[in-house]
Order: sequence, then C-alpha cells, then structure tokens
Amino acid sequence: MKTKPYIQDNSPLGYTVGVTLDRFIKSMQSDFPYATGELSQLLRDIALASKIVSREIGRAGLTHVTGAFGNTNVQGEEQQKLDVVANIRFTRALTKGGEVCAVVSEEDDEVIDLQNKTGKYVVAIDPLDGSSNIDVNVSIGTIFSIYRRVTPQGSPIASQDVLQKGSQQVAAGYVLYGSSTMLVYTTGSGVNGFTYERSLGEFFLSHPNIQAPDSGEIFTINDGLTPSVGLGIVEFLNACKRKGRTSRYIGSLVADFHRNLLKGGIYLYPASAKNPTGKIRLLYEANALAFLAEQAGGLATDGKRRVLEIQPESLHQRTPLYIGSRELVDELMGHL
Ligand code: AFP
Repeated sequence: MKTKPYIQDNSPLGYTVGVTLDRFIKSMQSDFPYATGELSQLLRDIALASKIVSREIGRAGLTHVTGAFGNTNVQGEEQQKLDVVANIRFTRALTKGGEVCAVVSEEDDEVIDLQNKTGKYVVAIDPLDGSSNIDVNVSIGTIFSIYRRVTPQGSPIASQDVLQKGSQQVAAGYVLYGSSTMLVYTTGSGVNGFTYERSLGEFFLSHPNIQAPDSGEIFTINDGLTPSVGLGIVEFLNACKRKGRTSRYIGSLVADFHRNLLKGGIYLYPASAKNPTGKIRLLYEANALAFLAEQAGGLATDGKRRVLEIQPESLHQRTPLYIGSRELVDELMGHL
C-alpha cells in the first residue's frame, strides 16, 4: 500500500492544545531507564482524584457540600464536608491504583493501610488545605508527598515507612483550586505546573520548569500572630515594611505558596503562643512544599535547619515554616 509520512500541520485550523499531564509523565518516565511506571500511575491517580475534587469544589454552593461535617479531626479542628469528600476521593483513588500501601492524611488520626500487598509507595496528604476558605469561594488546595516504603513489600506497615525525612521524598506536589485548577509537581528534577482544561478533562503543561525568583517583594504572614512571635521575626517584618515590601496573606498555604513561588516572596508561619511548635504539619504540608521550593531554587527552613532534614517523630507533627525566595529566607535567617 502506498503511504506517506505525517507532516505536522501548523495551520491555525489545527492549533496545538499542548502537552497533557499523561504524556508529560510518560516522557519523564523514559528518563529513568529502570522505572516500572508505578510512580507514573500513582501521579495519574492523584490527578484523577483532583479532577473529581475540583468538580465538587466548583459546584459546592449548589450541592450541599459546604459547611461543617460535624466532626473534629485529630488536630482538634472542625472538619468541613469538603475535607471529608476530598479525603474519600484521594484515598479511594490510591487504594484502587494499587501502587500505594499506606496513606497518612490530615483527616485520619492513624496511618491508613490500603491492603495493597505489592504497593511500593507511601503517601502523606492534606486532601483539602485551607479549611477556613472552603465555604467562601477562596482558593484552596491539596498537598501530597510520595515516599518509597522501606520495609519489604507485603510486610506490615511500620513506623519507618511513614516517618521518613522529607529528603526521602520521591515526588511531591500540590493542586491549587483557584481561578483555574493547577497541578504542580516535582520528581526531583525540576518543578512543572499543569493547568486543568475543564472542557477536555485534561491537565496541560502550562508552567514548564518553574524557577522561584531569587528575591521578591512579598511577605506572607498571619499578622494576628505577631504579638507572640520571636523578636527576630518582628525585626524581619519591620525591615520588610521599611523597605516598602508588600504584605499578602490568603490563609490557604497552597495559594500563598504558589503566588510567592511565581512572583517571588517569603511565607512565614512561626511558633506563637497559640501554636508553640508552629502550625504547619511537617509530613503532609511542609515537606512537599519544601521539596518543591528547593527544586525551584528557593529555600525552606524551620528557623534552625532545612525542613527536609527534620526527622519526623509523629504523624501529625507541626513545625514552624519559613519558605520562599532564597534571598528573603537568608535575610530572615540573619534575624533569627
Ligand atoms: P488546613 O485547612 O488543612 O487545616 O490547614 C490550614 C493551614 O495550615 C494553612 O493552609 C494556612 O496557611 C494556615 O493553616 C492558616 O492558618 P491561620 O488561619 O492561623 O492563619
């Protein structure tokens, strides 16, 4: 049969829609010759659950999923219905995917054993971050960290599988449910961002190789904390004000982090009278964002050491967090 090669048609009638998340993940997988594809499948499972959560958030005001669920979680915080919805969606996707043996979630007091005997991975997740913003149509997010389990497959889940340093993450990312839904992730070779095209049901690469600006003009803190934070923090904030920097605080960590990552800035959540060891959870908030920040050229510290070097001692451990543009984090450290 007579054939001819396909020649890319660049006419405006067939404009390209871009690289899908699936295709991107596949192309990255070929960079790791011994990769089995399980991590790629895991990322796809997270993306699928995030699409469902994005849909639920998008119509929340119409479907009776706003408001409190009626329970408090292990942190003593009131669970919102959408916290519960997101927790179910992500846990179910990870269970059915089969690659994950255990999940640590903000919404569950204990480690969830997914009974996937061959699952090689452990996931720590905040299914829906920014609870106070859920009911008021302000950006919220999902944060996830992926670790390789250290005990043999099929054996009971052990604490060393879940209490791993952030430096052991094999991948991490977040989904931002904002004016558009975005998935941003790293597998340790740069940070890439994808925007959800709702009408096609696909994430497309929109922010390749994200680089955090070395410096920036934004400082991000809950100002209500400042009467009870350390002197060094107060001095740094005063210096920011003297230098005419801009204060921006959404109150959803993912959204605050994302803005500062793209524009340049620093996010601070120090220890305070209300939260003497800080508020941000190490395993399923700080570690993922610290990995992303470093991969994008930024820094993340608890004021004493790299966040990624903290040895976790408990599932819901909290930490002070200072994260963002390299020069701003260095400047803060000069005050601490
Ligand atoms: P959750 O909504 O997952 O409980 O986390 C909220 C959060 O940890 C983070 O998203 C915010 O940056 C921070 O709390 C806001 O805290 P304040 O309300 O104390 O400013």
